[in-house]
Amino acid sequence: DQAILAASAKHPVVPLEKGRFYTYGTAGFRMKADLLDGITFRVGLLASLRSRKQNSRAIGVMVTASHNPAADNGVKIVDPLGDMLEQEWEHYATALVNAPSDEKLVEVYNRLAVDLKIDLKAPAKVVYGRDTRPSGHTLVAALADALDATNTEAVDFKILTTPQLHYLVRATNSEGTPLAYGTPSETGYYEKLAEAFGRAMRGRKINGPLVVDCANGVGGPKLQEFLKYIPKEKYNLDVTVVNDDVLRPEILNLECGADFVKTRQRAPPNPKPQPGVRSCSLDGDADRLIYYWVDPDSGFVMLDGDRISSLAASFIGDLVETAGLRDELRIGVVQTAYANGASTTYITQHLKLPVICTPTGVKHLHHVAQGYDIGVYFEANGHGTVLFSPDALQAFRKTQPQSPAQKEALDTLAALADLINQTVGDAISDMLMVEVILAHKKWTLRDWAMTYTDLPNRLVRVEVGNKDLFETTDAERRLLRPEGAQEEIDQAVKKYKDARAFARASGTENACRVYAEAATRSEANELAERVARIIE
Ligand code: NG1
Ligand code: ZN
Repeated sequence: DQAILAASAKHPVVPLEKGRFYTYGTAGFRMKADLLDGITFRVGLLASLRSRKQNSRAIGVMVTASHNPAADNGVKIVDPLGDMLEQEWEHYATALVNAPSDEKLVEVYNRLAVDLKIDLKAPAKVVYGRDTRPSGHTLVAALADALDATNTEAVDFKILTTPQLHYLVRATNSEGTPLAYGTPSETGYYEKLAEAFGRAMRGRKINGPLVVDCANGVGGPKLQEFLKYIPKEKYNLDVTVVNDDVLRPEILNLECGADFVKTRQRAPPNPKPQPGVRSCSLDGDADRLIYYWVDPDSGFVMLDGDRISSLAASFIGDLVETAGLRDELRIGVVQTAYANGASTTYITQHLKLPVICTPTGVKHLHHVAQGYDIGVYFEANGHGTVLFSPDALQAFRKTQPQSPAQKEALDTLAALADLINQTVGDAISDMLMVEVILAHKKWTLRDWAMTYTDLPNRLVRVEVGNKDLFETTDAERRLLRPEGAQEEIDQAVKKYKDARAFARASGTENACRVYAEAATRSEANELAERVARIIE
């Protein structure tokens, strides 16, 4: 207790106005970096408790604010298998962070240990990393103080992408077991991806150069590093990395990156887009990916998370068929309400695969995807992955092929399962997956875009007095509260053809979001404005 008290005194939490609390949201704690020192310290306390509760397995802590501006930062916890912190524990994080004094903090900490039957003398281990934000340096020092005060073994992996940290947590915990996920080092991550990429390509060549915009974030140096592990000529891999300046923090996510491209629906202005060149953007911590090109005739064309999802589902679905496993393995595609309606129709009617809709936030999608042998999940913003169950992995390895085609399908599936990050959405790994699929299909980005036509849509952010008044149901597609609002939205939607709209409170910002789709761009805009006025 004394050690925690003394260390905590060095990392005070900035009090909020009366009646307001810090909450562990969809992205952990995220806010202006200067508010985060004490919060990060307390997250360290929780991570040590979590490790002790989880039989001393390693827990991860990542310091990042993803696509947010440079002045922000954030901190979140990663569970032993590399997935997000169990939901119940988010409340404990909130309780620790909002304790009003150092003494109360120790009280909450000890009460949690008693209530959760945690042996505070058991060993504990936490592995951590941060993105390139300058504030990350002092925040991990606060974290290290908490690990020190609680006698927790700490492994500092320094600067990483978010998905690399998730990989390292799982690799650390599975080392030396039959389920070993990979060598628990940054090099181990690159080696695993490069080897699986080679196996998945199976002698194919990539169809044209690719420009990768790294949002001036951690993805830049990490992608450069990864490329050293790939024999480029062998695959015709011609990647130009742009917006990879991490030495000028103020330009992080500024007019570039996956979030800019998705929300502004245009290419980053710098470097000047070259017509026809295949391009993609990562976000600031390299867990989101959006593809696009500027067409000399039709202008900017974007291939977002829904496109990546349907591309993966179509390719993997075909492989499973050729591998003779269609009756054995259940494939499911998980989306949120923000998925374009045309993608949902394409997946259900053309690919004949089930689509499940969950609330926003990857933890929800990940959880549902785990219920399938092959669970494909992506948010429209480009964050997602494909999960393979132990049964699926076993089937890829153990099935006796009756033909060369069947053998090829089984081997490609096994390679994809290694290439695709199984812990969380990973822009670098997802990009390699997309390149493998396009190489197999011999598709250009235009071929990919031709699979279906997006319904025109509009997303708006609406300032509201109190976003907590907005309560939703049906995977956030309908409002329960404020009373009467949903009826008004229904009336508005009825006025348009092929229309759909919903409103919900953001989990990461103090605002509501309205999404609308309709047959034409002007109708989608009009409907979004109408719904915005209803909830304002
Ligand atoms: P909120 O702020 O709850 O809408 C946003 C994104 C999510 C997810 C989280 C976490 C949209 C519409 N929402 O959530 O998809 O990525 O941030 O980063 O893109
Ligand atoms: Zn991110």
